Amino acid sequence: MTQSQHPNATAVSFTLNGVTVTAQADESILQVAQRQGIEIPHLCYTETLRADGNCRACVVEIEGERILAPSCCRYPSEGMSVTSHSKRAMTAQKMVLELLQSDAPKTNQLTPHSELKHWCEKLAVTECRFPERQQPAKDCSHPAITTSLDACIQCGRCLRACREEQANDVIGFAGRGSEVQIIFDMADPMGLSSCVACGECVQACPTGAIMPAGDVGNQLADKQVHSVCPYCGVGCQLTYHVKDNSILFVEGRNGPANHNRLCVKGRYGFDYVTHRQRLTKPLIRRSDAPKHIEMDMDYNNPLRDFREASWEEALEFATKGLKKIHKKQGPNGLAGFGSAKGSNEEAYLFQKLIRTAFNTNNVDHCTRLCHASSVAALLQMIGSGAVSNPVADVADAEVIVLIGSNPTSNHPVAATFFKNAARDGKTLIVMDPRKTDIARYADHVLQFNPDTDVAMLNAIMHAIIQLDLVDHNFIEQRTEGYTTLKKHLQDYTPERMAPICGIPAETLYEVARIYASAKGSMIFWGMGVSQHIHGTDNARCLINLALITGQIGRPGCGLHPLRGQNNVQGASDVGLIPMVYPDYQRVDNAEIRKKFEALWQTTLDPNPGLTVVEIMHAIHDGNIQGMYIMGENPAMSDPNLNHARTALASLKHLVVQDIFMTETAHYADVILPASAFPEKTGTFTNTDRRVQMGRQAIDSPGEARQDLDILLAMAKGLGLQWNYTGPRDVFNEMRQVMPSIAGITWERLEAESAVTYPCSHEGDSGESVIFQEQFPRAGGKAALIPAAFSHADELPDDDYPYILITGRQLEHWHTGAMTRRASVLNSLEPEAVAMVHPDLLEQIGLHAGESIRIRSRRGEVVTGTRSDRGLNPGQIFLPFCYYEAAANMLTNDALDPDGKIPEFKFCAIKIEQA
Ligand SMILES: Nc1nc2c(c(=O)[nH]1)N[C@H]1C(S)=C(S)[C@@H](COP(=O)(O)OP(=O)(O)OC[C@H]3O[C@@H](n4cnc5c(=O)[nH]c(N)nc54)[C@H](O)[C@@H]3O)O[C@H]1N2
Ligand SMILES: Nc1nc2c(c(=O)[nH]1)N[C@H]1C(S)=C(S)[C@@H](COP(=O)(O)OP(=O)(O)OC[C@H]3O[C@@H](n4cnc5c(=O)[nH]c(N)nc54)[C@H](O)[C@@H]3O)O[C@H]1N2
Ligand SMILES: [Mo]
Repeated sequence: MTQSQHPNATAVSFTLNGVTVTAQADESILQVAQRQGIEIPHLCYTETLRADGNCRACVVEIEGERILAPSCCRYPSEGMSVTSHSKRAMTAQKMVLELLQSDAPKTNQLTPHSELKHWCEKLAVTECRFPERQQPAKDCSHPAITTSLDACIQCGRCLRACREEQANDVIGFAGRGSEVQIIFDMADPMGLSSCVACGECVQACPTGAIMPAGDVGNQLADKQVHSVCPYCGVGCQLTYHVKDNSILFVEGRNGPANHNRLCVKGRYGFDYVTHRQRLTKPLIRRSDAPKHIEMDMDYNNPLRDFREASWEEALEFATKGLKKIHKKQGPNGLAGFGSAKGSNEEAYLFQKLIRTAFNTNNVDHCTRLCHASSVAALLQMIGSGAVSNPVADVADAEVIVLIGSNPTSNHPVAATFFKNAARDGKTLIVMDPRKTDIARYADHVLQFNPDTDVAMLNAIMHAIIQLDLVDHNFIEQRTEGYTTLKKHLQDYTPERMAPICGIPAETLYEVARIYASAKGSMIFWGMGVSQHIHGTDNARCLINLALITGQIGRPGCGLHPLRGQNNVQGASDVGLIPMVYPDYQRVDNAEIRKKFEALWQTTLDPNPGLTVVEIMHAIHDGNIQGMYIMGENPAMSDPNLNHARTALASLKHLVVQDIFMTETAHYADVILPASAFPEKTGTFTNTDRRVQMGRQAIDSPGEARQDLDILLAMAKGLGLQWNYTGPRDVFNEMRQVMPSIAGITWERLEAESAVTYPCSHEGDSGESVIFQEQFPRAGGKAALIPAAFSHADELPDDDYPYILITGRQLEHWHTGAMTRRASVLNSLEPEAVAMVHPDLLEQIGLHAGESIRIRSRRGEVVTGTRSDRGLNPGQIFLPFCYYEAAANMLTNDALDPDGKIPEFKFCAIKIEQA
């Protein structure tokens, strides 16, 4: 290979079409030409993928060289003379296009976006002198993606997207010469292949050979709106292609968290927004309608129990009912659940409304069910509940530990970066009782016993101390409490913990050595860690581990609790939490309270409020009688649903603000039809602490109103004097009380794709890696807090011999409110299903697919089954998105004492054929 076939490490100067130009480091000839505005046709090259140089449409002539060179993967050398427009180069370029065009479908051009068509037109390639080959038939077996390989030019962009970007390895090449063809798995129909429908291949395809199903690819959008994904906390940036107030399709944008990538939900999960069951008019409960959910054909027919009302009447009814309870019961007779699906501005106003109109701190949201325990441990030990390093830092890490997290399903785009890192030689260690997909990419898989995190992690720390792999300097300078921790860990020898956690002592020693001695080790964790009655202790162990080894405070290491909802980080930051105001400022600190009283011109409740599950208990006790719930579905997402639903049913007054007739809305007295994500503008904070702008792309249906407008109207009805004219005003107020975002301006968010906090002064770049010098605690040091091993609240016994683990699936979102109404997602996973080990299925005489009855001490469900060898035979995994088999009928509402998070990840069950 000559030097010019390698990227240049520094800038070089050369002539391009007679003009002297400079190529920056790493720039190919094609990239320089593009920068100079010189058009060279190219098909197999696209910015986001590795250049492959296979289509030869981009060939250029290099002085002194016999053969034309593909400019996409050729790098200029000093003094080189390159011509892209010479007769010889252009003849070759046109010939390539003509050959490719000869195979392209003639009558039905597949897509107006075809890059082949574009370049043929540009270079005036009109006739085709070559015979057509026999063409493969269309494959319509997948609900989201159609392949019409007659338009395929074998450029391999889909293959690189599938294999190298998303690391899904579904697409390959088969055949030789003119028979060469793209295939899925072993030439399976796409719909039957292992494709996870991320659609990266569709986005990469230059000709429409792989297209969105239906005819959307043939339609031209009237506008493109840059926004963010409404699903998970990764915060992928995307573009809505909109025509006639409806979203045609979605494409990934080059955001810092996704680099153009999306997953199946972000790309194909948007049509819930136009589902026929969208709420379009305010509804008031009929006086004779009982408060219950009936699972029958009328499910979701609101008009059986409700009547339509005008906005005026509905708002009056909503606020009057709340005011009545306030008067009779006092402030603490009321409570509110806000939303982590809405914007920062909505969440801020929601907590402000509850605190200033209801005068109570009884305001919480799904963070309580999610990372509340992680946040409790983080705040206690390092003084800040957010992540220390962004996901993207895996590129700088040597070791990546993933514990209690199933990212290919739940943070799929982050998972692509984990998989890329593993491919690039980083050590991936996966710890989970269930062997999930990401385990295939791992160097070490610790499939340990559920509920034994503390035992396993303490043993790993014991080993680190025993092998003297602790970071003595870091411990000395930046932490306190090491002596106590060290003493506490003495008993947790790997040998003694091995039978408890089920991982051999040698493995624990090895993992200890790898984690502690790497230049940079990062820990990512999910709900498997947090959703236990000892979730805070689980998280404490992870924090101890990072601290004693000094694996925090630099790029490529640190602690990252992967945030779940698209705005759970933001909703927590702006104070949708009962103990804190915005920016985690304690409500029981008199000085802080005074500051907020001055700003909000009111008197505030000095006592921390109740949390989600505590609120359900307080309703049962008759203490709370009225609630305002916006964008949450506790009648599905809370533990022990029989208890939670009877609580909701016994409320005297329940106001629900949602986009669908959810299970929770069935218990409402009044329902306010709100705006879905693409129907409004606001800011959202992702798992990396990046604030990003979501922009309105379409209008809401019928009389549905924007959430912010509804909040303003509710505030007015409750007697508050608010003068916000839109989200920008709210954001500006937030900046005044939140030092973390004080330096971020609305204008900057509009102009830049994302700004990371802490960003305290205008113009600050924003810190993606924190704790570099000190921890935000008094004295600046982190506290090491020992955690003792303890068991789940309810262990299996003779009556209930199996363990139930609940969680998620790729295609569905939580309670299914959105995704079961998204056509592609629902057709990919249409029915309730439990994952069961094949041996256990056999033991109860079932074949996979048949129905099972699962009972716990609190309820029962009947669901379909799927065989899953990733589980142990004593455990069943049940997603909680199916209303007809609601997992939370079974779960235990026992709480972690610090985080107040319920034990979603562990309860005892029995099973039988249904
Ligand atoms: N497709 C999809 N994606 C989502 C969501 C969704 O509903 N659907 N929800 C979003 C939200 S809000 C969240 S919080 C995240 C959650 O994302 P994850 O944390 O990945 O979610 P889960 O599937 O609940 O559980 C993760 C893992 O915990 C493991 N686990 C079970 N018991 C234990 C244990 O005792 N110890 C340990 N260490 N692990 C255990 C399970 O086997 C499972 O693999 O996902 C977000 N992304
Ligand atoms: N068994 C079990 N239960 C769990 C968990 C588990 O692992 N196992 N995980 C827990 C976790 S981590 C979480 S985060 C919770 C999630 O629990 P929830 O937050 O209750 O679940 P979602 O289904 O996301 O509810 C969001 C609601 O907002 C509505 N919505 C969507 N967009 C908008 C909007 O723009 N405006 C308005 N007004 N409404 C909107 C949707 O229709 C839906 O009703 O579930 C918890 N429950
Ligand atoms: Mo969550």
